[in-house]
Amino acid sequence: MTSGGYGAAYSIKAVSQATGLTVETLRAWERRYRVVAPRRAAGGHRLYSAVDVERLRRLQEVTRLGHPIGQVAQLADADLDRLLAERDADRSQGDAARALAQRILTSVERYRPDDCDQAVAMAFALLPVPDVIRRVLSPVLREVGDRWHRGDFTIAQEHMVSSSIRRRIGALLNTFNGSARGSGVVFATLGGEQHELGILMFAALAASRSLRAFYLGPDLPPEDIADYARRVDAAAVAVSLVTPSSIELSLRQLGTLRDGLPPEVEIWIGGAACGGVAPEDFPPGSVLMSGCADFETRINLLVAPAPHR
Ligand code: B12
Repeated sequence: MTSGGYGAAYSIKAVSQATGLTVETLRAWERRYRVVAPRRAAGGHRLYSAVDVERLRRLQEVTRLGHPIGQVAQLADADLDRLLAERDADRSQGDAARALAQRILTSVERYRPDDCDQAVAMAFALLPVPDVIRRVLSPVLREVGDRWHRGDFTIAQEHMVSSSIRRRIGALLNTFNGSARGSGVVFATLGGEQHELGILMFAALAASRSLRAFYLGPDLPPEDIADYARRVDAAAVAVSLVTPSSIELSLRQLGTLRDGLPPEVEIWIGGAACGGVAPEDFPPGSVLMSGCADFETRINLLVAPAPHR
């Protein structure tokens, strides 16, 4: 990249202060990536133009977002601005998510199921499914659970929000599955595990990515899950382990599930109770997932077109 006009000129120290980049970084970026080409004063000192400073500020902001300098150094200013605009959009989505989460909580406080349904529906209408899960529903459910524990919410209030979320995701699954193509994944919880919202959310996420999501619900015998998965020719079975006191039972059932599935069918496992289990205690072909990012990677692999042979 080259420098712009020859108006005001700034020393490397001034540029360092203006951009937050150290003098060493400025020199290194110039030497290795030619991000700008400042003129030299008679004594050999660098003189940066205002255009240089603007470009360096953009690059500093973009690298702070996690983009390696080697990958962005040659991008045009417009492309750098696009990356920064994505960050701003992400921030405003964060604000929207917080506002929606608050709306849901207020509706629960006031016993207003219609408001709750509406706020949950709005979250799915306004935000991408992973953001609804990460930024709206997970924090809301955690908060509802904590308040229920403290005695601030009744079981009925907890059920009010759980059912609202279940209904909305159920409707979404119907819509998405109508246009799904290719492989399918079966979603369920094993016998004794009644916490279904985690796995339900991941079913919605899979469906939103064009995977066929077969949602069976909570508390199923492993033999039945395996039989169903074979009949629908599923590529994977996803289960959720949430209750730590059920973990021994769940591990035994995972073994039964494994025995009932063809070897190429993976078992995807997530949920808070997995943390206490050694990876080797899970049956072969298990894929442990810590959250949305792991899950999305796996889905992308499944929906990716097969390589040409
Ligand atoms: C709602 C709820 C219930 C409802 C469930 C209703 C339903 N339809 O799901 C009911 C009333 C049935 C229930 C029952 C019980 N519950 Co409860 N429950 C909750 C509560 C309030 C919310 C759970 C929830 O849905 N969270 C939201 C989801 C999205 O979170 P999640 O399930 O953890 O999933 C996240 C991750 O774990 C992960 N994940 C989960 N599954 C998967 C799967 C895959 C493939 C992937 C990639 C990721 C993943 O991603 C999710 C998003 O971040 C929590 C409290 C809380 N603060 O979370 C307690 C909680 C989970 N329950 C608890 C307990 C103890 C019980 C009971 C044993 C209570 C009792 N004495 O009867 C029973 C157990 C029933 C059983 N055997 O399963 C404890 C668990 C103990 C622990 N961790 O130490 C909690 C944490 C409450 C507490 N603070 O003590 N519960």
